[in-house]
Amino acid sequence: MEEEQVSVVDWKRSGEYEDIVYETAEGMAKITINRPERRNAFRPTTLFELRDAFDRARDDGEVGVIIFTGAGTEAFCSGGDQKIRGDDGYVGPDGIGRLNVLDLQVQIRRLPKPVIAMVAGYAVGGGHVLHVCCDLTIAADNAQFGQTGPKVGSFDGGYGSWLLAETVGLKRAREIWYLCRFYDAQTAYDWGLVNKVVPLERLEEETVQWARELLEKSPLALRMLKGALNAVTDGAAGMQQFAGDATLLYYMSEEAQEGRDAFKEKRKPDFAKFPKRP
Ligand code: S0N
Repeated sequence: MEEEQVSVVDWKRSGEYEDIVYETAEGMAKITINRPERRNAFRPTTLFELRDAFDRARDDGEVGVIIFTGAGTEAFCSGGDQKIRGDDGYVGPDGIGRLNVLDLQVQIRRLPKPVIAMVAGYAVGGGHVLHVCCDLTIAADNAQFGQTGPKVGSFDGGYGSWLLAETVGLKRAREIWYLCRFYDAQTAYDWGLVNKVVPLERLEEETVQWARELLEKSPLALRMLKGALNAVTDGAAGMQQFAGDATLLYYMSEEAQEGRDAFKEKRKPDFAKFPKRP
């Protein structure tokens, strides 16, 4: 019989979704891929719904941390659904082939709140890349990590390659991709792929504990740190996001507000009163 994940929070479910579950509680949002019969493989519908859910979590001023997980204990996510893979991507009800997991990877990176991957079972293929894109990963002791691309005829040359290399080093990234082996939770921890390994029955308790600690911290400081840590890898796009965060902070200053107020009051702005800091 499949072991159960133990829930330690009174989650409130909302939204009408087919492939995912969206829940909130105590400043946290929990987003769950709900296709356990396919080891939580994603299809275009899953990714459209995940986009909507991550947007909701981003826009909700009550939410400070997002937990991203998979239903059941067998898998976080097994990547793209190979059974609906056509000749030019994953095919949804509209008959169009898509590779829209890439949009989700970018969305998680750009989201200015910490995203914690809560991994039980397999995080493989495109599912492995998703946990790599998250800010933190808490793993159950039954977790298995790996890439399968060269085995099933796919590869991720974006975040799936170079963010992985940044995380575990180039030699290990090459090993993971070229050999398509799976690695247990302890190895993943030893390689710096995950932040903590706990017994399966403590997975949500531990993840929620990390989320609660994050919620005690300054949201703006966390936002700036996420932007800063991503900016190095994300190049111009990362700097664009970081520059936007700097603009947000500037908007919140009296100095910037003086410019706005002067325009509205049809007067010359008085910037002379603001310090010229060293
Ligand atoms: C996960 C594995 C190891 C689990 O093994 P286990 O526990 O023995 O269970 P199974 O019996 O194998 O599976 C149970 C049922 O679930 C189905 N299933 C499992 N994974 C998938 C899947 N990915 N797609 C469809 N169905 C899946 C099984 O078929 C089984 O159902 P039944 O019995 O009814 O057949 C094991 O299942 C496994 O190895 N799975 C495949 C892992 C894999 O290779 N995933 C695909 C990797 N590639 C990608 O993810 C591509 C990413 C990508 O496409 C991409 C890349 C770059 C840029 C963009 C993209 C993009 O997608 O957009």
